[in-house]
Amino acid sequence: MSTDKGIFITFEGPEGGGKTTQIQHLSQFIQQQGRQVVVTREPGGTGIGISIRNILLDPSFEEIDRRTELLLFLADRAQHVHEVILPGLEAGKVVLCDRFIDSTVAYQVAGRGFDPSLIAILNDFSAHQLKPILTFLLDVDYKTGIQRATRVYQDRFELEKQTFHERIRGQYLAIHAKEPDRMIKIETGVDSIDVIQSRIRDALIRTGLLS
Ligand code: T5A
Repeated sequence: MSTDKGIFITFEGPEGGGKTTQIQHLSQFIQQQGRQVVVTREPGGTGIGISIRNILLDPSFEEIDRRTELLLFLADRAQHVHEVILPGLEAGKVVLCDRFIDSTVAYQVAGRGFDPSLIAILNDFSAHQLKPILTFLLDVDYKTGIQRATRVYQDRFELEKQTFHERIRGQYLAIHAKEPDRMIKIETGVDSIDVIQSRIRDALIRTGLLS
C-alpha cells in the first residue's frame, strides 16, 4: 500500500470540495508534530506536470480527444510518482497528494466512458503500482462545489455539464462503498473549514497514522 518509511495519503472528490484548503491545514498540523510533509497534486506536481496541466485544463482545447486526455493524466502521474512521491516516501515523509488514481477512475471511467478494467491497468502502470494507504473523499454537491471552484475563469472540466459532474460524484461514492477502510468520506458542503479539518485529524488519529 505504501513504502515502509513514509505515509501516502490522497485527497479526492468533486470540484471545489476543499481538498487544497484541507491539505494546507493538515500539512501545518503534521509539521507541528515534528514530521516532514510533502504537499503535492495531480495534475501538475512536477515541472513537466505543470506543462501537462496547462494543456489539460485549457478551455480553448475543445478538440482534445479523450484518449489524449487520459494519456496526459497518466504521463503526469508517472513523472510525479518517480520525481516527487516515491522519493518523499523513501525519505520517511508524509506525502499529501491532491488527486491521484481515484480521479482517473471517477473522471475517465464515469466521465469519459473508458472501460474500468483498462483504467485499473493503466492506473497501476502510471503509479508504479503505488497506492495510497488512506484517501479522504471530500464530498460536495454540484452547485456548492462549482460555485466554490469557480474563481477567475472556469477550466475545461469545470465547464462540463452538471450531469458529467454528477456521474463523477456517483463514481466516487461507489469507490467509497467498495473500499470503506481505505476511503474515508467527509461531507464538506455545509460545515466550516475548521470543523472539516478536525474531522480529518480525528480520522487520522483513529487509524493510528498520526498520534
Ligand atoms: N482530473 C484529475 C481527471 O480528469 N483525471 C485525473 O486523473 C486527475 C488527476 C484538475 C482537474 O483534472 C481532473 C479533475 C479536475 O477537474 P484542479 O484545478 O486541480 O483540476 O481541480 P480541483 O482539484 O477540483 O481543484 P479546486 O481548487 O477546484 O478544488 P479543491 O481543491 O477541492 O477546493 P479548494 O480547497 O481550492 O476550495 C475552493 C474554494 O472553496 C473555499 C476555499 O476557500 C476556496 O476559495 N472553501 C470553503 N468555503 C466554505 N466552506 C468550506 N468548508 C470551504 N472549503 C473550501
